[in-house]
Amino acid sequence: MKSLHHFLQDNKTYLNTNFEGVLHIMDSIQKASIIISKKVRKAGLLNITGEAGATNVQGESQKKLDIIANDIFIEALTTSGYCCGIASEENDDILIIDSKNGQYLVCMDPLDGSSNIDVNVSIGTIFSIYKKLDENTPVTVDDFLQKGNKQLAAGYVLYGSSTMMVFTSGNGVNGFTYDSDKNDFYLSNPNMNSPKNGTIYSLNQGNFIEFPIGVQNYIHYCQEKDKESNRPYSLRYIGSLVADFHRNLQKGGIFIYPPTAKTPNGKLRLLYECNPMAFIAEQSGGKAFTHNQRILDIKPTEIHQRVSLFIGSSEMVNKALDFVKEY
Ligand code: AHM
Ligand code: MG
Repeated sequence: MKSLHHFLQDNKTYLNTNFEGVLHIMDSIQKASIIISKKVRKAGLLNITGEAGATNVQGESQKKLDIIANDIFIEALTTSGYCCGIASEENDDILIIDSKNGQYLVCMDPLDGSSNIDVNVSIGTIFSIYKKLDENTPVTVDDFLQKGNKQLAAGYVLYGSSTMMVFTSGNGVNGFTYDSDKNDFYLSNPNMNSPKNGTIYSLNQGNFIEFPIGVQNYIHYCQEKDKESNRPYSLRYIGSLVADFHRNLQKGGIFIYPPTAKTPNGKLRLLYECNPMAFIAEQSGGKAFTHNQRILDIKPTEIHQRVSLFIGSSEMVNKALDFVKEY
């Protein structure tokens, strides 16, 4: 069985000069996610469920576990020696880390799927790694505003019925399952490929009335009867992006978080949620777009920027975008 660390070592040539930095940062991310996984598994016994009593910069209430996970990641990355800055969904501003070998930046959503934390439903961590723009100048917010196509690596950890890390460094997508006896992640899902088509659509259909007409019409399309295309499709929505994406990646499907009247730019964040997932989607043969633009080509204008998201099996995303274009 190959551990994630050993797997990364085999990718040495591929990652080239960034190999050492990415390896060290990934070791820290693994360490942190193992601690979080253990806490999540015992959350009800540790008095760490429920509201923390604070709100983040986006006005969303923070759960105790959101804050704990954020602190654990920051601590692990700060001591990695290779990370010079962090942008987290849970922090108003970027964190600058003073480290000797620090050339790498991490964008992260330490615990995604907040509404599921307290009810024992799958949640996740999402992260991506970039290199800072100039080796010789101090980190600024501009370093974090790179397009998603500049990501060196990205991944997510799913705290589901098992804990899994799915990872890409631009050379395909591989999945690793956490073995609690050995306290490490091992390669369990090599070369993950997104099916081109599927029969699952995932979105918060309760917001139907708030969706643009094109999205409403795509939903009607998903619900129509048509033998050839296996419609009607199944609606599956957990409300944790990591879990919904992970299921669709394996079974074939589309996840949509469209603009709504309440959230005209969508709800999900470009840096912490959409870019890493888009990198993984594309590397597995899938597709990730806003209603009209490839996610990885967007030039961010601010760290907490939100965008709409159509992601998953390439043919399903194409079909949904046809509807959005048409109406
Ligand atoms: P969070 O980062 O506050 O947890 O919000 C992101 C989550 C995603 O995991 C999920 O896809 C989405 O919010 C669900 O939103 P909604 O409850 O509006 O359907
Ligand atoms: Mg989140």
